[in-house]
Amino acid sequence: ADQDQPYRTGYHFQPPRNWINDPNGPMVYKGLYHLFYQYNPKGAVWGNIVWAHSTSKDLVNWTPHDPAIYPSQPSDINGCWSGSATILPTGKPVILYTGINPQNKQVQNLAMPKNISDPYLKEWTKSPKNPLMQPTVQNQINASSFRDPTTAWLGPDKYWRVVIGNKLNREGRAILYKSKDFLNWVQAKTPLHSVEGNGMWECPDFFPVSINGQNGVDTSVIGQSVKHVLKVSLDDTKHEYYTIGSYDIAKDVYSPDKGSVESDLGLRYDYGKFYASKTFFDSVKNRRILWGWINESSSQADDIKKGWAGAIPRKIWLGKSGKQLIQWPIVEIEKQRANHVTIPKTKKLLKGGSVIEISGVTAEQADVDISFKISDFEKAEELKPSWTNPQLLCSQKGASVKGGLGPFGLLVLASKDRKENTAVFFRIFKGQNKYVVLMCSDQSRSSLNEDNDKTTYGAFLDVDPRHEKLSLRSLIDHSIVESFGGGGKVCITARVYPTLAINSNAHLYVFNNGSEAVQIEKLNAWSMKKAKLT
Ligand code: DQQ
Repeated sequence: ADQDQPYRTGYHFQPPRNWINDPNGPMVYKGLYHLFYQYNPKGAVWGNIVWAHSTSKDLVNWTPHDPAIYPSQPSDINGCWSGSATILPTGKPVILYTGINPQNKQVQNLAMPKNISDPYLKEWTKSPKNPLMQPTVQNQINASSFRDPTTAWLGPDKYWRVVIGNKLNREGRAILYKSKDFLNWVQAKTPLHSVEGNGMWECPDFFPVSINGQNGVDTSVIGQSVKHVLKVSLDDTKHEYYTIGSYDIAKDVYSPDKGSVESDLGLRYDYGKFYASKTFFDSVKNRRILWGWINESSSQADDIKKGWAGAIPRKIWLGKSGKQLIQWPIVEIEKQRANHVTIPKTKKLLKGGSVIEISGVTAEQADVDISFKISDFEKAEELKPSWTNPQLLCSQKGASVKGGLGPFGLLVLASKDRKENTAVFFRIFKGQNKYVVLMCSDQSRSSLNEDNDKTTYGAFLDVDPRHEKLSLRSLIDHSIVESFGGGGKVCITARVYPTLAINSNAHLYVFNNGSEAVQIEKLNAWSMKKAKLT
């Protein structure tokens, strides 16, 4: 059956079958990880949305359960859309989610576990008071743009706060509600934050990050030891943006730090396919974990043929600069590694124009970690002042376009003749008074099937190649290539569907298409074992 399903992932979470979109209500309860997600029980396209449910001891191997939340009340009869879990001070988890009511209005509902002694939390009861928040004439909330409640946080004043995604005309808004008892919610006079001109904010996420180190903190933590992050998923572009800033709990407003806003909108968790993400605080391992939905790049007709559509948890923390978040695959994923392969010393010099095959791993399901050392910058091309859009630059200067210092990196999911490949690579340019590193994921040759979206992605990477090594880790999983540059400063995820480079016909190469040689400082590659997903 695996042979017939060459694109089905081996260690990225998927339901046994059918459509999946947003991750919902991730949490840890009684030592067990819970993941709920938007799911269509009836097919491989979006619709009939319920909260499907799986649990895991390690965030890698999962046991599916019956849907936890499904239409059953007027307040959610037309769908149970995205939402989040909050662990109350008593230890009891509760869920706020968006329901679609009989008039197709978006309203917010509460669900509670039926039996809190069941670690699997298989059954959920809905509050008879639902909906708890709804659009009214007075509050002027647009009933089709009011959704996706965050995890709630508790202030020192004993009021709970929650944010709901919204737009008012073209203004994206994170509307704030407050409550003493989690049942009666009152809208605050002003949104927590809003930005003019970018449309609907789906799936907002608001959480503190420690200013020191990699540990995560509970969502209710405030004060000098943390900064706050606000992430929104922009409906218009299907990209996510975040800013780092400060949260004034007395005024209940969030303001992004100056300099944390790259465009008007902020930075991105991922410069490829990654959407509707959500974090949770893992109190067992004191870390904050990010889940995202890696949407398909294939046509709807192909999705139906595949019978499913759908995401790896990442640890997330504030980088030393205080200006960007760092993401890294959770350590548990390393248990899936097998067949360790390295590169012999004699092959470490990667001359201009060379290609080396890395054999000995299952190239269709692998973890590759490589780093480069550059000693000669002479041939770095000059960065023109107009080259400010990294994605555009990557698509104009794809892997096949020869350069000075780069392109060098990996060819993954490649056919033997390399006609099909996904290229993840770097180019180094000479900037004003520093060297600028561009990281690209070039999908243009990923498949001979022209029905797929083969957009190339890119981002500038904040690494000084004169003093730091340039690292790249790619998690390859049949149709997913999830790449981490500079130890997690830039992430780019691609969804690709090769026709030749499938199963054991997939190959893995290191390449350098620049004129300058670069040194492979280290290379470690592993086959990845299949996770238990059914
Ligand atoms: N998906 C859900 C919505 C959310 C959107 C519906 C984001 O609640 O806004 O399936 O992908």
